[in-house]
Amino acid sequence: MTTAAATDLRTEILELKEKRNAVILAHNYQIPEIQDIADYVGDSLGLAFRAQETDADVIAFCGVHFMAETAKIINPEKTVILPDANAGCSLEESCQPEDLAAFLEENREKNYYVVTYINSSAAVKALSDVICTSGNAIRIVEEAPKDRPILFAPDQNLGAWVTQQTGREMEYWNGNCYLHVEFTRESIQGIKDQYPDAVVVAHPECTTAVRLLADEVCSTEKMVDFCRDTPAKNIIVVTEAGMLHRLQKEAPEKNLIPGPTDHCACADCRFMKLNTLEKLHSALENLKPEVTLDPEMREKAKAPIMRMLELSK
Ligand code: CIZ
Ligand code: SF4
Repeated sequence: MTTAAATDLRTEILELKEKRNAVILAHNYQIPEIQDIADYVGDSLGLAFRAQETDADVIAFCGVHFMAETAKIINPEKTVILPDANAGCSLEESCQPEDLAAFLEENREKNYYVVTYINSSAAVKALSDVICTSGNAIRIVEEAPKDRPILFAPDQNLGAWVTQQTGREMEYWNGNCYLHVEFTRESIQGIKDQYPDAVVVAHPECTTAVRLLADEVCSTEKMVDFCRDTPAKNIIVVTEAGMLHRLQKEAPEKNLIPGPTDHCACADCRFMKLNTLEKLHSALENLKPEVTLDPEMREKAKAPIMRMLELSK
C-alpha cells in the first residue's frame, strides 16, 4: 500500500467511525496501524472495562473473537463488529463447552468452583463461576471460596503460575496458547546470552521453564509499568510481538527486544494478525461481521464476567 493510499484508508475509517458513532477498541497484540487508529489500546481486562463504559452505538473490536463476544455480553444493545470473523484463539479451541459440561457433570460431587480465563467462548463462560484475565487472575483466585476445589480453565500455564503465586492448589484444564508455548528455555536463554545485561519480562501463558528465566511475569498491561519503571535499558519481551509497538510508545527510551520462539525471531499470533485496516474499514462500512449471541446463553455468561469486573475494581 502506498503512503497516500494508507492515509486515505485511515481518513475513511475515521469518517466511518463518526458516521456510525463507533468506538474502536484494539488489543495490545494488534498490528501497529490498527493500534494507532484505535480510541483505546489495552489488554482484555482494560478493553472489557472500556466496552462497559462506552456510549457509542457500535463497538469495532480489533482483537480476537472471544474479546468481541465479551463486549457483546456486557453490551447486548450495541452492535459489536470485528474485522475478521475467523480471528479465533487456540485457548478457546482447547476448551469446548460440551467437554467442560461433561467433565463437570461427571465430577458433580466435587462441586468445583470454575475459574475461567477470558480466552474462552461465551458458552464456556456460561458454565463458569467467575472469569479472570492474566491481569487479575491472582486476585480472582485469592477471592475464590476456600471450601471448594477450583477448576482452572483453559490455560494450564497461567493456572500453574497462579498456583505458584497464591499457593492455592487447583486442577487445570489441558489447554494452552499455541504461540506462547513456542517460546522455549533454549530460545530465551539464547537471546539472554546475546544481551547479558537485559532484563526479561514474560507473559504467564509461557511454560514454567520459560517463566523461570524471567525477571518479571505479568499481563501485557502490567508490562507497560514494568518497562517504564525498570532501570534496565535492554528489555527482552516474551509475548506476542504486537506488544512491542505499544511498549515502545509508552517507554520510548527503552531498547525492546522481541523474545524469539524455537523457530522465529519474533512471535506473531496468527489469529490476532488476521485483522487489517482494510477489514476494519469494511466492517465499519457494512456493520459486519457482527457478533450475535443467544440471549439465554448471553445472560448466563454475563454473571461470571460481572463478578470479575466487580472484583477487579
Ligand atoms: O488478557 C489479555 O489481554 C491477553 C490475551 C494478554 C494479556 O496478558 O494482556
Ligand atoms: Fe489466543 Fe495465544 Fe493468540 Fe492470545 S496469542 S489470541 S492466547 S492464540
